[in-house]
Amino acid sequence: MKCRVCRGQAVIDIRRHNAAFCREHFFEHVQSQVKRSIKTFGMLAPDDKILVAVSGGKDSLALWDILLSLDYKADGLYIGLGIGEYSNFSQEKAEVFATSRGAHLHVVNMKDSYGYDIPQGAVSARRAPCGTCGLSKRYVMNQQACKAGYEVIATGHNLDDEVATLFGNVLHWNLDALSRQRPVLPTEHGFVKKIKPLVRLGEREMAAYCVLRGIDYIVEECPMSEGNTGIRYKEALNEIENASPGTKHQFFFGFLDRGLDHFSEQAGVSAPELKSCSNCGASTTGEICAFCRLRQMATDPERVTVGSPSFRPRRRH
Ligand code: Q46
Ligand code: ZN
Ligand code: ZN
Repeated sequence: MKCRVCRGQAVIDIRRHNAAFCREHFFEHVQSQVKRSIKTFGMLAPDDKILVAVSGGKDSLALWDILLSLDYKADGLYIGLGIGEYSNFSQEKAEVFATSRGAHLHVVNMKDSYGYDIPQGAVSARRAPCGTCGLSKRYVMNQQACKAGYEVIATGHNLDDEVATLFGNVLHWNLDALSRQRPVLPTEHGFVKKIKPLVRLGEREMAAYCVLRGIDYIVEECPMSEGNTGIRYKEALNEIENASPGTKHQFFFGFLDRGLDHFSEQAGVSAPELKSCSNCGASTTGEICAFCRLRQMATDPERVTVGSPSFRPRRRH
């Protein structure tokens, strides 16, 4: 297996590109894919202050590393979810990485700052852990970014993540989610701009990037991910990709080119009016936003505000 660029010994092959790369040219490949996403989707201006959502996993640490190596001003945010040893280990990985790069990492502990952790929130709200977790993380990320003056939030969603989400949204014809499944969500209604610079890179490439760059990340799956449908979709999609390399890329980028506008137009016509949450001021379709309602259920179930038309937020992915 020879590197496509220099014909030296390759360390990785990427079947959907029909190419293999040596260590040096693999790094170049990864950087060029990220630069291409940033340019194509207008993700970043050179001086943007970026907050990278860091979980301690391969994708978010790789993303932080790539943005720093491209000379962006990128700090990290680690959210302590309170998921036992898993959270302790993942926080450690994020902290070790930050120290090794001389980068700044904000740490917010859900229990200390918001009065509940994810296992407790999921039980109190009678919601799936990942739903509770996703809602909490989105809110906290946005709140922290606003508070500290960051212009952009960057998350480590890779091509595999996006394809699995798209697949699930299509299976359930979740039109609202389809209308918002884009690599950039602009600043609007009090939400900070959100970007996904890894959309052109797969899970396997991100793992290889971390190993080759000496980035120590948490390999174990979150113990609360059991039953997560996204994992089943990924398994099914991997089988299809193995048989026909490039299918995932075609599915996702084909959707962005040919499907997204259709769903966005539809959603624009039927979008509900947004108000301010009576508790925290965040944009919401009900009286009280989904996060505040979750927090009330988790910390003070006796006083849960009733009458919110919908517990499901009109969320940004
Ligand atoms: S951390 Fe949270 Fe993931 Fe664990 S509870 Fe689910 S969403 S699986 S990225
Ligand atoms: Zn090479
Ligand atoms: Zn609120």
